[in-house]
Parts: sequence; C-alpha cells; structure tokens
Amino acid sequence: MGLKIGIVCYPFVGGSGIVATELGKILAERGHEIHFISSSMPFRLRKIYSHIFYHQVEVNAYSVFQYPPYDIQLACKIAEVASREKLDILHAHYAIPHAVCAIVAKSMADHDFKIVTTLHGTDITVLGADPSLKRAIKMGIEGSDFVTAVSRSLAEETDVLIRPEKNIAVVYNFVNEKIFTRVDASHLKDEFGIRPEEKVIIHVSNFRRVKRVPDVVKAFSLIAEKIPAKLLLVGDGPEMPVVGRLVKELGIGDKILFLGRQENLEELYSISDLQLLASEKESFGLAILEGMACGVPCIATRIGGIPEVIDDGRTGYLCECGNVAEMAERAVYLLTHPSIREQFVQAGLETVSTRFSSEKIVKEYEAIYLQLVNGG
Ligand code: GMT
Repeated sequence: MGLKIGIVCYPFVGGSGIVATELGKILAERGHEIHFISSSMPFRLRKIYSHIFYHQVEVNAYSVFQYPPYDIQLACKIAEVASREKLDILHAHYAIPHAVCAIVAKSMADHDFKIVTTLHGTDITVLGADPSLKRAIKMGIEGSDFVTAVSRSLAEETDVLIRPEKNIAVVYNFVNEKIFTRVDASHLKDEFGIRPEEKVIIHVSNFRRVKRVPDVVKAFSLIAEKIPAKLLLVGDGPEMPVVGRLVKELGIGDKILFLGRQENLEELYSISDLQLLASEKESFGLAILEGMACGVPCIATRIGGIPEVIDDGRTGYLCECGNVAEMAERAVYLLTHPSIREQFVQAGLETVSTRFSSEKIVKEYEAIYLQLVNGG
C-alpha cells in the first residue's frame, strides 16, 4: 500500500538533509507519495520526480517582530499540507525544531497523521546539553509516535542527556549506491596536478569546530613527510580561516587542494586512496559510508557512532581524538601496504552492501510507517 509521507528536514548540505532526501527519493521509487516541507528545495532533489512534491515554507520578516517566526510558519505549513494531502506520516529529521513543529501542526491540522522523528546528533549532543532547550527536545521526542536515532551511541546518549520516557530505536544511515560507487574520474588527477606517484587523501565536512579539521591537516603534514601525497579538503564552514592559517604555518600549501563545497563527491572519492575524519562529536559520520561505497577506507576518531560504522582494523582504523601522530602512522601503514588497503576496500564495500544498503534501511523505515498506520 502506497503511503502519503511528509518529510521535514534541513535542506542544505549536511548528512541529515542528505539522508532525508535520499530516503524520500527511494520511498517514492517504492510507490509512496512524498511531500518535502522545507525552507528551500533539498539540494539533492535536482530533477522532477512524479511522486515527489516540494512545499516551501515562506519565512516572512514582519516589521513588528524582532525575529521571523520560522518555526510557527513551518508548523502552519505542515498542518496545511497534512490536511490537504491527507498525509499518513510526517517524518521529522531533528527533534528541534522539526519534531516540535510537527506536534504543533498535528494539533492544528484537520487530518490526523503519525509523527516519526529521527535524531541525527547535533539536536542531542550539542543542543541537548543546553538546559534551556532540554524540555523542548524531550517534548519533541515524547510527543512523536516513533523515534529513531542514527546510531546506538546516539540513542544511548539521548537516554542519558534527555531521559525521555520513550523507546528510541536505532535505524542506521544508508548510502544511495546508485550515486556512491567508484567511477572513472582519473582525468581529475591531471586537472588537479596530482602526480601518479602521489597518494590522495580526502576530508569532507562542513568545517565546523567539532570536525577538528586542523587535526586532519596536522596528520596530513606528518603523512606528507613520509610519502608523496595530496590532501583534498572538500567543504566549507566557520573553521576555514583557521585551517588556511595552519596550512600556511606548516608550509604545505602546495600539497593541499581547497575544493570548497562540491556536489559530485563520488568523483572525488574515486580518485582518493584514503579518507580522514578527526571529529570530536559524530553521531554517525555519513561521509565515512559514502567514501566506503566508493572504495575509500577511512581513518577516524573513536567517538560517538563512528565505531559502529568503521570496523577497526578491518574496514578502517579508529584513533584517539586529537592523536594526530597515531592517525598519520595508521595512514602511512595503509598507504604503503596496497594489499592490506585492498582488503579494507573490499571489507568496506561488503559492509556497505550488508549493513548500510539503501534497500535494507529504507525497508526498516517503511516497516515503522506501516506499523504506525496499521495501528501497531
Ligand atoms: O555533522 C554535522 O555538522 C551535520 C549534521 C547534520 O545535521 O547533517 O550531521 C549529523 O547527522 C548526520 C546524518 O545522520 C551524521 O552522519 C553526523 O554524524 C551528525 N553530526 C554530528 O553528530 C556532529
């Protein structure tokens, strides 16, 4: 039975928006009708899909208010779409503001629907630690009909920080294998001036402080002392000036490509040998999975949900947060032992297809929706 599902997410670049968008696309392929409700078009929803609709939340700045009432306008839009389209499910990605807005919308709408909320991390690990927001997060969780977290670690952390009277199920993130697969992008190496003997290391993030991009640069600097290598820095964000200064101080500007925000990441992964992620908070680390699906093992920090994604010593390596020497040592080992790296690549591809495939995970969400709609 095809369901009518509303999806509320942050549409801009970021793991939660990507997961929400890919989920909507695959659900539509499976015969459901999808309604994205967001402030702008989700960035991976580039073309027209017959079963996917997009409803824009208008954010008006009224001179009488100091701040535009975005959350209220989102709640009104959800209520309007749910009533008109007779939504069965509203899937909110993030407890605040989205789950809270969905709850407000439900009380305003003249059609009843079930609320599924997915916790992605920042809503709990950062906002959940703010006492002024805790109550709202708890209300968003407890007022939802079903709550999921993208890793066991995040589910446990939510229990500790928020103490909700609600079970939180783990539904892992997934990767759209139709997009994330190794492609022939070797021409890019020439275009970027990467020599054949140079290993390519990639880091992809939004350059927020929690990502500790300076650690990536420091680890790379140690790696580059041992082997010829280039670092692709993909993304942009508040830490970019700090990163730029560090690169200058270390005198490695000629080995680093600042690529900014990019869309066709599979091409960049396809020319990469290794990924580095040095975050101090990460509920899952979607970039690890996207890289793995393109045959790129990752060395990352042993924090949050990352150990649930990387099998240490089999699909990648885990290092203590801040230990750049350990990260560099592991990287040099993997990059100078091609047969071991290849074993990691194969084990990573298998992990993607068995534990994190789109089919497996989308079916898990589908089962939750059906259970709710059928009164389970
Ligand atoms: O990490 C970010 O800064 C972005 C944030 C988001 O909203 O996309 O990422 C969170 O959700 C992703 C998708 O579930 C996870 O892969 C990221 O690990 C998580 N970020 C954090 O926990 C810091």
